Amino acid sequence: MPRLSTATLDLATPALERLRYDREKAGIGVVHFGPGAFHRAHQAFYMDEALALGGDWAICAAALRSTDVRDALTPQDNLYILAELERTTRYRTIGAIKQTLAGAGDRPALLNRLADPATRIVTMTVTEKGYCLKGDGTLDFDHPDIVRDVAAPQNPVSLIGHLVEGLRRRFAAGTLPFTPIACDNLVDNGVKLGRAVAALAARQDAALARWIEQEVAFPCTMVDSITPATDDALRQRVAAETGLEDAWPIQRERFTQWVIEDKFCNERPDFAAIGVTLTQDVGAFDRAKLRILNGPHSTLAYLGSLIGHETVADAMGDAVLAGFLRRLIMEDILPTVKGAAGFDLNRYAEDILARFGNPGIRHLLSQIAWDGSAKLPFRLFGTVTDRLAAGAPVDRLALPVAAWMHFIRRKAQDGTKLTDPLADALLTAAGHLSSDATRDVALFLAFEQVFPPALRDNDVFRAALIRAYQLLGQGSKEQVHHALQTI
Ligand code: CS2
Repeated sequence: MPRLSTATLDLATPALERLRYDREKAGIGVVHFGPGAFHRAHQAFYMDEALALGGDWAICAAALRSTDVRDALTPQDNLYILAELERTTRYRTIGAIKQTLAGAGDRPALLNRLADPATRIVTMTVTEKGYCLKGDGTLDFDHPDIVRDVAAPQNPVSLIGHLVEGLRRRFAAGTLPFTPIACDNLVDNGVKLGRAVAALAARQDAALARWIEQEVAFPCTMVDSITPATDDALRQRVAAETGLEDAWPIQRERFTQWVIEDKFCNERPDFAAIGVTLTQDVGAFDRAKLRILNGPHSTLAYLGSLIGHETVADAMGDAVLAGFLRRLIMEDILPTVKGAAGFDLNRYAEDILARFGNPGIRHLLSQIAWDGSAKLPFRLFGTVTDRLAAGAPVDRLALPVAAWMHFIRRKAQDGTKLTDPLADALLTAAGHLSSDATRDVALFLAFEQVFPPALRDNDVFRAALIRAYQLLGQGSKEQVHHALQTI
């Protein structure tokens, strides 16, 4: 079977939707950091739509460490197939990525791209941990990569370091800055990014830091599309349906949403024409999404994993767990969310529950369970804090947090890999767990990178965590179901 490439594209079956623009003529105007599945399902899809309207909005996709994406896509001229999974699957050719760079070897080429005046937008999906932030959202100057970039700023290793060096070269050359656009699930992502970039710049050049603060726009965004990791089943389906072999196709639900704060410091595509929402109030969108989608996602990941479910759809097929999730969303989370004007939060929540139950999507709970120490603060702790401030109960909200603790305990017991930036420390702590709920909860609450003092020292939240942890017992299916029906 021919492999997907520019030369073989015309051999594909009619099932594969072709490019709607002359890719050869499309110049690179975007650099993206973190070309994982979500980028290729979301921003690259939108840039493909932008290219169909004209303009040089092709992407140079850069991975700071892994060479996997570059090695997979280069033989395919950086083409890949996007499968939109609903009742029927739609197969689309995505050609927006025209260059893939990876690792230290490609750093000079990447820095040249960042300095190139043709680069007007820099997007990033590096996951929460990729920003090297502390629990309070500021740059962590003790992070090894940041320590390294302070010492050698013109040969950076971190995302923040690359942005600073790219902007420094533009500042020195009198070139307009690019607009850095954070596309990760952080609250106020653009604000945090801008502060981190200016803080690192200030370590080398106060004038550069001032220029960044005055001239560079860091719009906040909200991004949404459920994008399960690629598996061999998808590769086989794509080959069978399109007649072409794609080493790394991408799958996602049909639903996508991109909300960007309408502030840019350089040219941009006609985002509104390709379905992007431009607004001054991203906060209403990103808090709603983080609290009503991502918090419940993590809830399903930890409680569902303890029960033994494999996917989100499996977990939603568990009436006891699905019933708990509905109560959590409707009674504990929605009261803390203020939607944008005219935004029907109940409808939004119902749509998310329906999306979770999509039988066409095999979204692994184990994937969502990654990086809990970096995700939970954005997804659940803001809601807990608001409920405590309102004097409202937090017992149901405490259950997924306690389940995360049991999830780590089980990883330590089983000796299986825990994917988390704090994995070593969490597993070490888990080795000292005693099944005394008060002691065990205190061990986890001691992680200052995860639990802010206001929560760590809150007696109501601590008591709710202890009760939830106790109710989960040893985390058996029966005990988890009992807890779900009791709390
Ligand atoms: C998921 C998110 O893996 C996870 O943590 O909760 O990737 C989720 O699928 C996206 O935010 C949906 O837009």
